[in-house]
Amino acid sequence: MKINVKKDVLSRQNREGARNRERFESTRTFTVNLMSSPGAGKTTLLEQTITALQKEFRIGVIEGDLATDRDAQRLRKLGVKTVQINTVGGCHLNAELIARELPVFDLENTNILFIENIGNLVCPSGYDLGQHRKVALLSTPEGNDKIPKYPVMFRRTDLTVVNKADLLPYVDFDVNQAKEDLRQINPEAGFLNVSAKTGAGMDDWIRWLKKEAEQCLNR
Ligand SMILES: Nc1nc2c(ncn2[C@@H]2O[C@H](COP(=O)(O)OP(=O)(O)O)[C@@H](O)[C@H]2O)c(=O)[nH]1
Ligand SMILES: [Mg+2]
Repeated sequence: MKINVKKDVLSRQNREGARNRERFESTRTFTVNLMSSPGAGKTTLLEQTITALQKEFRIGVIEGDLATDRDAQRLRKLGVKTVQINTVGGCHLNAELIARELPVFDLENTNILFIENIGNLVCPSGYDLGQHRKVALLSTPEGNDKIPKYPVMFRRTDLTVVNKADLLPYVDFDVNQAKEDLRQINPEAGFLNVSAKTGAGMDDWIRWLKKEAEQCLNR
C-alpha cells in the first residue's frame, strides 16, 4: 500500500496554519510573513518599518534563522518584543513552530506581528504560517531573473518588494521587467520598489501595510 506522507504532513501544517490564523483574527493581530533570499534586506526593512510604525502600533516580531539570534538582537534594540526561532538546519518556518512561540506575545495587545522567514526562495513558499499576508523581498543585486526562476514563491505572495533601489545605477536590474514578470505569473499581486537603506519608496510600503491591516482586521 502506498501512503502519501507528503500530502499528510502538508495538510497537518495547513490545519495548524488555519489555527494560528483564527488566533490572530481573535486578537486582531495583523500578521505578515516576510520571505527572501539571504541578504535581500528583510531585517533592515523590518528595522525601518518598525521605526516608522512604532508610535501608532504595538508590534511583535518572530525571527527565523538557521542559527544565531543576531537578527533578534538587532530588532530588540528598537524595543519591540522579538522571539528568535533557530531551525538548526531547517530551511523554512512552519505553523507549529510559530504556534509554540505565540504564548510569549501578549497578542491581545499586539497590532502587527512580523515573521521573518528563513532566507531562501524555495522552501518557505509552501508553508502556511497563519499569516494574513505573504510578502516576498527581492534585492536589485540578485538579478532580474529571480521571479521567473522561482515562480512558486512569487506566485503565492500578495506583494513583491524590490529592495536596494539605491544600487540600481551599479547593477543590471530592470525594475519594469521584474514588474512585468510578476504580472505574468501573479497579476493580482502588488509590486513596490524601495531602498531600506535610504528610505526611498518606504512611504508606499507603509501605506500598503496599513491598508492591508485595515482590510484584514475590519472585515
Ligand atoms: N545598499 C543597500 N543595502 C541594503 C539595503 N537593505 C539592506 N542592505 C544591506 O544588505 C545586507 C543584508 O541585509 P539584511 O537586512 O541583514 O538581510 P536579510 O538577510 O534579508 O535579513 C546588510 O549589509 C544590509 O545593510 C538597501 O536598501 N540598500
Ligand atoms: Mg535577516
